Amino acid sequence: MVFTRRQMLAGLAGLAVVGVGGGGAVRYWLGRPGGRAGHDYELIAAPLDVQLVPGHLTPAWAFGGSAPGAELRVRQGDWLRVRFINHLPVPTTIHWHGIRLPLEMDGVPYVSQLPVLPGEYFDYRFRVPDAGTFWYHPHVASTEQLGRGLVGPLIVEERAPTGFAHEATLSLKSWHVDEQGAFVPFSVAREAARVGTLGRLSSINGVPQATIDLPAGQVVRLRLLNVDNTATYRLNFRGTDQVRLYALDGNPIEPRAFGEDYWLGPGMRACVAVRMPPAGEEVAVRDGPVRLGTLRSVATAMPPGVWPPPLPANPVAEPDLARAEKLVFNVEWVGSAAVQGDNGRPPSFWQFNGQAWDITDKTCADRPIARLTRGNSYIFELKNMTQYQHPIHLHGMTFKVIASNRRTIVPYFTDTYLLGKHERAQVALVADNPGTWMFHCHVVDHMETGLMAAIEVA
Ligand SMILES: [Cu+2]
Repeated sequence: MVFTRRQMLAGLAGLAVVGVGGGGAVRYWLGRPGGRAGHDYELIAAPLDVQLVPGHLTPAWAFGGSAPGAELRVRQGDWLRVRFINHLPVPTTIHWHGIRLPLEMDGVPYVSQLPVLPGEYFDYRFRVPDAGTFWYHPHVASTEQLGRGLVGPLIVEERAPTGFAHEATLSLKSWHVDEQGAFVPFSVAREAARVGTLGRLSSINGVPQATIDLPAGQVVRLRLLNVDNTATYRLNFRGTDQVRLYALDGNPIEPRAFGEDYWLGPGMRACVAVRMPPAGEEVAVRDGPVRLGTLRSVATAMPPGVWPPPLPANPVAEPDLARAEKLVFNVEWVGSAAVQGDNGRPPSFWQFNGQAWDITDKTCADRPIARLTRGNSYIFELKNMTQYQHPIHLHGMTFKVIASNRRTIVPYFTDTYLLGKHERAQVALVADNPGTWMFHCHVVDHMETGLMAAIEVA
């Protein structure tokens, strides 16, 4: 891979350096000038002090002046053009989670681009083939960068009206902060070797115990995103049983009743329709028995809403299961024999098929764990040999979950599969996007302590 020269804005200091140190609005816009010139968003990453604990400031890092970051929106089939400007004190990139795009836009350092250094910018430009709820985050020093708040929603709107008149985006994140709002370690070895290092203060859209006002009697599309480093939310709602699931991880499903709990692992998204109760009543958004926030019904003059039809399917290629080649990926725990982080290298606790990824070794991607032939179908057998669950994510392509030895699967397309303890699952795909694609656990400190690999499509 040959990288283009670094891009540095002349006179950067003259640009709107807002978003630094508290609250100013960053200028970004959604324009549609003709051709490919220009950009739709100018997205600045910069330090931002936020108040998570009353009376205390937390030194977060923000995209577009908020943490989680500015919500980016684009229409299915259109180009998304983001001029990303790094005002952080560290190198970074942006990865567009779930978007099927060319490798050079994928945001993986030394695989798809060089890191964007402080003061530099990078123009991300790609067409978005699929409608749904996606998100963006760095792929550099991820435990810290995502932990400090560099996560944001990317909404790809359907080309035609869906029947939803109302929607709300709920980004779920648990912050690694103490009672004074100071950051505590984002990754601790003994936790990274187990469930992952959990945050201590949950939030919706960056607000602990957020209350979100929604119109009474209306059917509202809730876009729930798990942008957390570690936590799997056992999502459920109290206060109404009028809740239906419409899409998972950016891909529509046949709408169904929400049921008891939906386990939303790191990186995963759920599109839920909720009919709001009468004005003055509340719906609790919960993680198991724990309330994360509140949906509050407010009076409206609108007539009661109806349940929209299923969302339109995305144009994802259907794998040919009869001809697919099967590949086995074992998720292994090597904590007992771990390399304990000597010489500045991170400890190694996890691996795929005997190979641990080393985030300090720029050459790991030169040794892909699998080589796929472009256009062929594959079945990945994911075998979790560990007693911890792992949300397994693939860049660049969408796969279809087809089987599990632990649960009944109604086949569906996704970019992240929450592989349960000791579960064996099968996912299938058409290798239709050439490149070297990251394949990793989205518990960020599992990824940073070995549980990542490259898959090559050529
Ligand atoms: Cu994991």
